[in-house]
Amino acid sequence: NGTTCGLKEIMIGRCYEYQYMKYQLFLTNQSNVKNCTQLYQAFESAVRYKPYCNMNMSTYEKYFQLALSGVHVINRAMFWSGTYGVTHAYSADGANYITLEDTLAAAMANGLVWCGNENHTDGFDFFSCPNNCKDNRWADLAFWGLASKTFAQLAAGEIYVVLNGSHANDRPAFRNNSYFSDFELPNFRRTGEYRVTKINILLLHSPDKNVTEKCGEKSLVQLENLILAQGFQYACKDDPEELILIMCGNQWKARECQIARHVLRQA
Ligand code: NFD
Repeated sequence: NGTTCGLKEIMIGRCYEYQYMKYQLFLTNQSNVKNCTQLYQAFESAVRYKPYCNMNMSTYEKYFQLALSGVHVINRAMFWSGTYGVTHAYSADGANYITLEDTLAAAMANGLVWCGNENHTDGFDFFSCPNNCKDNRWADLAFWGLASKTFAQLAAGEIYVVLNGSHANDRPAFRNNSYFSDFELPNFRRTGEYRVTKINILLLHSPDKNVTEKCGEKSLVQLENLILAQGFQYACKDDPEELILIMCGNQWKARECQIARHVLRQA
């Protein structure tokens, strides 16, 4: 498991790009611009020289507090499980919806691999990260678990969850132990001005793959019950058209996409 060379430069560079170019319109305003060096320092001091398997869910607390303070995502927060690619094509870097990866805290670290090492002169392990602490599951979840929890707490109003209803091998669309079920669903706000009101499930079926679950079936029933028990409204839609068109953009030859092609020609 190789680590990312240039971690520091990438994170600070991404922070500048995020705040001064890409996301200026969406999630930052002039009264809320963060100091990128300070933000990186908060990240680094949490992990550098620390033994990897000693990490836990509060290791990166200061970093997330600093990066996400003052942010609320109202009626536009989007979560995903098993649908990374299509969800991000649809959210369009925050133009349509806002995913965790469209927030500053996660954008700085998305896709990077790192870990601390107490013995290395630099305090980071640049060769390999365990990613599998037998005695401490929290070590592996320290960053993305807290990222997911923090983002869920910022989501308000109606939220969207894109799930995959054509998994093979009996893997359900909504599964226990996913980040979505362990760190996001339990942390949506139920009270106050910024509470979540409604959870909209968008259930996708990949063109040319078997449909293994639809709204109202199997794990979607379990999810509906959990959502209603928390006091949120629930809606579930199979294959929203705008998402079918995005999927068909990459799978033009699939049977389902020929139908879309037909309809588009007629219009
Ligand atoms: P999963 P989940 N590209 O699909 N989150 O519910 C990249 F880069 O089983 C975000 O467990 O759903 N990573 C991150 C991918 C990490 C891809 C954890 C892909 N094509 C949790 N596909 C993150 N940004 O890294 C899968 N993964 C990785 C939050 C993914 O990084 C999001 O707000 C994760 O480690 C989202 O609502 C693992 O596969 C939910 O949790 C499990 O993805 C997704 O976690």
